[in-house]
Amino acid sequence: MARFKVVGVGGGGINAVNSMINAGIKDVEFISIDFAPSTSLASKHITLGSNTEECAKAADEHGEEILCALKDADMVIIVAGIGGTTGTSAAQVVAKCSKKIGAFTFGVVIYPFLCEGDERAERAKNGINDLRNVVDSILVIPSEKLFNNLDKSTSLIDKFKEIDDIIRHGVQSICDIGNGYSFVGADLDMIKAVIGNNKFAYVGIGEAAGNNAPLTAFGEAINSPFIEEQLCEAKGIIVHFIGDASQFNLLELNETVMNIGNYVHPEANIMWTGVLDDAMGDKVRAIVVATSQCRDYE
Ligand SMILES: Nc1nc2c(ncn2[C@@H]2O[C@H](COP(=O)(O)OP(=O)(O)OP(=O)(O)O)[C@@H](O)[C@H]2O)c(=O)[nH]1
Ligand SMILES: [Mg+2]
Repeated sequence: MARFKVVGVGGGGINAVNSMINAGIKDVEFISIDFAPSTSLASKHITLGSNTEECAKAADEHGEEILCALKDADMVIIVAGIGGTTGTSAAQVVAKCSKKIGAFTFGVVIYPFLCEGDERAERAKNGINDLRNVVDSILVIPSEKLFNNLDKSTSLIDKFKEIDDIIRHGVQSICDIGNGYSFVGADLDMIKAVIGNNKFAYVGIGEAAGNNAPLTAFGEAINSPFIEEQLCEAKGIIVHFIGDASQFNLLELNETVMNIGNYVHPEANIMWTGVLDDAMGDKVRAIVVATSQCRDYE
C-alpha cells in the first residue's frame, strides 16, 4: 500500500481535514499545523507557537518536526485556505519538507471569496504562485465560482462545508486509487503520470441515478463550476467512479469512458478508475480531476 499523509495547514486547511476525519477516510495519516493549539482531530498536531506575523519563520524553525511527521510518506497532500497568514506561508515550508523526503507533493488550496477583500485576494494569488513552484501539482478551488445557485438561506459556512466535501471526495479518490482499490488496474505511479510534473489541477463532482448513471454523473462533473471551459485544454484527466456493482453496466460504462477523449486536449493522458461501494445505493458518483500546464494564477 502507498503511504498517504494529508496535512491541514491553518484554520481552513484544518477544517477541511476535520471533515475528512469525520467522514472516516481510510488508510491516510492526518497531520495539522497552525500557529496555536487548535480544534484539529488529526493524530499529529504541530503548533508553530508564534504570533502569526512571524509564521513563515516559525514554520522554518519547525522544519525538523515537520520532516519527522512526514517521514515515509509516498504522497503528501497539503490542504490550506490561501490568503491568510498561516496557511499561505507554512504550506510552502511543508511542501519543501515533503519534496526533501522524496514524496509526491500535491497542494490543495482554497481561494478566498471576493467579499473577503482585494488584499486577501492579492496575498492568495502570490501564495499560489509561490506554492506552485515547490509542489508537483496544485489544485486551486476558486470559492467564488460557487456563487451560482445561491439563495437567501445560503450561509458562508454552508459554502465552506461544500468546498470541504469536494476536497474530501477528491482526496478519498486519489488515496483509493493509489491504494489499489480500483476495479480497473491503477496505482500511484499512474496518478503521478497524469497529475504530476508541475501542473494546475481542477476538480469536479457529479452524481446521478437510473439509466446511464455513469455517463450522467460524468456529464455533471465536467460541467461543474470549477471545470467548465478549461477542460478542452486539459493535458491529463482522471475520471473516477464510485457506486454499487449493479450500476456499472458494461455497455454504459464503455460508452462513458470512450467519450472522455472528446472533452480534453487531443494529446491528453486519460485515466479512468472505479471503486465499488454498496452504500451508494442506486447512485453513481463521478469525480474528475483534470490538469493543465502550470502558469501564473491571475
Ligand atoms: N473550505 C473552507 N475554507 C475556509 C475555511 N475557513 C477559512 N477558509 C478559507 O481559507 C482562507 C484562509 O483562511 P484561514 O485558513 O482561516 O487562514 P489561516 O491560514 O489560518 O491564516 P491566519 O489565521 O491569518 O493566520 C479564507 O480566506 C477562506 O476563504 C473553512 O472552514 N473551510
Ligand atoms: Mg488561522
